Amino acid sequence: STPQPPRRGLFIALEGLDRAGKSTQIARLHDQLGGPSRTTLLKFPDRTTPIGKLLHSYLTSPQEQLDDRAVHLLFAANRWEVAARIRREVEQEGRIVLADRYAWSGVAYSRAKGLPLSWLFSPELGLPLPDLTLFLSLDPAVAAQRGGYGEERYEESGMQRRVRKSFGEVARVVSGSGANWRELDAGRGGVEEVWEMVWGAVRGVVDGERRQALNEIDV
Ligand code: Z5A
Ligand code: MG
Repeated sequence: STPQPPRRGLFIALEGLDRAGKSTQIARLHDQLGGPSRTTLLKFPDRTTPIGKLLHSYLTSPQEQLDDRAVHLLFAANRWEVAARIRREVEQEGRIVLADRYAWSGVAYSRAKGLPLSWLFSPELGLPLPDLTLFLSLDPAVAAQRGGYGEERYEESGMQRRVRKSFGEVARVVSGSGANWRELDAGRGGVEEVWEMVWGAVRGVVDGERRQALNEIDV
C-alpha cells in the first residue's frame, strides 16, 4: 500500500504590539516543541528576501517615501513568498510552523494609517490560516518602558495607540470568521507568567483534532 503522510503538524502565529514579548515567547515555544528538528520558526517581515530587504529599508529609514498601499502589498507579498513552504511543512512533513507576526499585523499596521479594512484584507486572502493565533495584549505605555524603543518608523506612541485600536477591529473580524484567536494579557506578569498562559493555549491545539489540510484566510 502507498505510504501515508505523517499526522499533519500545526501552524501557530504570535501577534501583538511592539515589545509585547512575541519573540521572547516564541523562542520558548520553539524549544518546548522540540527545537529545529520538529519546529520551524518564521518571522514577518522576513528581512532576508529581496522584498524583505525593501521593507527593512522602509522601516529603518523614516524619511523614505513609499505609498502606503504599495507598502501594504509588499508586506503581504513577503508572506506569499513562504506560503507554499508553510503548507508543505505542516501538511506533508508533519512539522510545527511558528510565525512571529503574520497577516494580522499586516492589516492592523496599515489600518492605523487610515486605509479601509476590506481593501487591506484582500492580499491576505488565501494564505494559510493559523490553527491558533495568540494575541499578546499590552498597554502601549507599558511597552514603551521595555526599552529599545524609537529606532524604527512605527515605534512612536501615537502610531502604537492607533495600532492597538486596529488590532481590536482585526480581532473582531478574524474571530467572527471562525478562526481560532486567543487574546492573552501580556502585561499581567513577567516572562514566566506569560509563558504559563502561552503554553496553556498551545497545549490545547497540540493535542487537539485537526483536518489534514490547513484552512485559508477567508474573512
Ligand atoms: N509590520 C507591518 O507593518 N506589517 C506587517 O505585515 C508586518 C509587520 C508583519 C517590524 O516588526 C515592524 O513591521 C513592526 C510591525 C510592522 N513595527 N512596529 N512597531 P518586528 O516584528 O521586526 O519588530 P517587533 O516585533 O515589533 O519588536 P520586538 O522588539 O521584536 O517586540 P517583541 O518581539 O514583541 O518583544 P520581545 O523582543 O520579546 O521583548 C521586548 C523586550 O521586553 C525585551 O527586552 C524583553 O526581555 C522584555 N519582555 C518580554 N516579556 C516581558 C514581560 N512579560 N515582562 C517584562 N519584560 C518583558
Ligand atoms: Mg520581536
